[in-house]
Amino acid sequence: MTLPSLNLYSALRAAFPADLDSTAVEATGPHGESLNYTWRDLERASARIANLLQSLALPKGSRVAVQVEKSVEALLLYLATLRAGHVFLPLNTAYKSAEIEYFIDNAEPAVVVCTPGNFGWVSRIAFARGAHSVFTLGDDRSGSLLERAAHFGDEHEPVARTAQDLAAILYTSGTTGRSKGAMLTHGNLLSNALVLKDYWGWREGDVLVHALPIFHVHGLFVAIHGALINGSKMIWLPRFEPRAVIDALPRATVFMGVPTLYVRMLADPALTREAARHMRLFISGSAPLLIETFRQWQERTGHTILERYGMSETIMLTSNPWTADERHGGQDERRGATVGFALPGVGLRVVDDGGTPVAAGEAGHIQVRGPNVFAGYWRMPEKTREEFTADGWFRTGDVGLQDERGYVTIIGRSKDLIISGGYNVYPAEVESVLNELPGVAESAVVGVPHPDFGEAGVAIVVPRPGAAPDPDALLLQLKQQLAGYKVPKRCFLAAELPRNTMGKVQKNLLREQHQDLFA
Ligand code: MCA
Ligand code: AMP
Repeated sequence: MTLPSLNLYSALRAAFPADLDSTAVEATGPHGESLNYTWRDLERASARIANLLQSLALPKGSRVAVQVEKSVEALLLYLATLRAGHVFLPLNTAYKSAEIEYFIDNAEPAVVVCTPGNFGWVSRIAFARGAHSVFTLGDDRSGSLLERAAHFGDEHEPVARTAQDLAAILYTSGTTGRSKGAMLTHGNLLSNALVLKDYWGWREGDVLVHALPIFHVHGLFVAIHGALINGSKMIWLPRFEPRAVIDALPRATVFMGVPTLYVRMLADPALTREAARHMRLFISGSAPLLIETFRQWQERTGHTILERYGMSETIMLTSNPWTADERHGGQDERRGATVGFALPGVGLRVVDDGGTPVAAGEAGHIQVRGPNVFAGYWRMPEKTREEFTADGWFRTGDVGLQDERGYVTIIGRSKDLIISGGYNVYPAEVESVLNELPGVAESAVVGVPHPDFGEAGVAIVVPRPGAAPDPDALLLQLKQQLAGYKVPKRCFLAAELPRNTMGKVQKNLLREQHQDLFA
């Protein structure tokens, strides 16, 4: 594919429908109120914020770090950052001050936008690290960002950017416990958005129900770009509630969610064939979709969920087909428990430990390349080198196989990672905080099956000699330092951790021991 070398916003803007006064976003506000935004509103309001950002005269490549609640104005801020040619750095609202401190320290953003309530501590951290400005943005249009932007004009020409220029940095935790910033370019994001528009058959009249958070790849890029680059309306929900999504389905055609969202919707009797009748496509990703969920969804709604696979470093890599994939003999079957085919333009190979490709159907390490693959980790050239092979393939850290027909199945991970409700939890990070708590000698955190979150963390703690820490108190202490979703759901004390002859903790034994904990 030849990519236009331009600001991603320009490509999205070019897809807006001719009638700019039609609805672009139908939102529910924080108090349940209905809010309507036209395409013209998106264009003008993001222009004001872009003009504000540009008035700061920041150097090229400046980062705009954002930790705010989901709102349409937060979406406008993202679009404005693209327009101004800056680098968007979204941060999960669950992150606590120690986590935010690390990101700000590492990324050195020129601009930080936080909620009005967090201004005190966030601005202290940001200004200490040399930030130029700290703005606030509430989910009810409050805060200094919009107050300041209101003084600027509502026309703005997007700053020229090439496909290689950075558009966003997404932090993804490392196996050593320290997060790495994946640098994504305008070209990465645009190429992926264009491929998905075609591969998922986006068409006129499509309407997306947006119920995901907007600080990770799934909600921010896959969902938002998907709708905007097709000129499609979004039904914008401030948070996921099963009934609110089900109520929106009769007015929509596309829904995207992590598996937990599907599990929770299945638990609501209001999910029926009739409720889903108007829908065209249900897409799942970010974590493995259990085959039971896939089948229950088929039985209940008559729809076959399309599962796809991706990463922060690569955006989307593989997908089950929406319709016949001519590259694979015209196959159009969405196969449960698989993540489908490598997307057009994406190279995918499965290799053994020595890096040699394995035969079809054999398990190995998944490596990828393509225009969607990121530009490296922010200020970590060493890490970047480690994650690429000499011949330029990115090591995903996922273990899987590709059958003769081309379907990819993920069967595990070589990275020590728990995916809980679609959020990544790196045991190394949790263990390092846990090990510093009073009375703890060492610890191990493992993921075990969980009916709601897919996987949930369990901590096994070895007390210091003579100490007897209370497991629940340890979890409470963890909660003060780490985002809530990273905190293990249970904690057990043990006299020692099982180790192999090399001294490495045998996490597989711990997982086996606790695998029925949440059954
Ligand atoms: C919330 N809690 C969790 C999780 N979410 N615990 C474990 N795993 C979770 N995912 C905990 C909170 O800390 C809190 O604990 C309690 O549950 C209630 O919190 P609340 O915020 O009310 O939870 P919720 O609203 O029910 O949220 C569940 C959720 C949410 C809707 C499933 O986790 C979610 O939106 N997940 C989607 C994540 C996502 O977008 N992932 C995409 C990543 P306590 O009560 O103890 O304080 S992008 C990606 O992975 C790649 C690139 C890809 O392929 O897409
Ligand atoms: P993140 O670091 O948040 O970008 O998460 C990326 C990881 O999520 C991948 O490396 C996979 O391990 C996992 N992942 C994403 N989609 C799927 C899927 N459909 N099935 C299994 N794992 C997935």
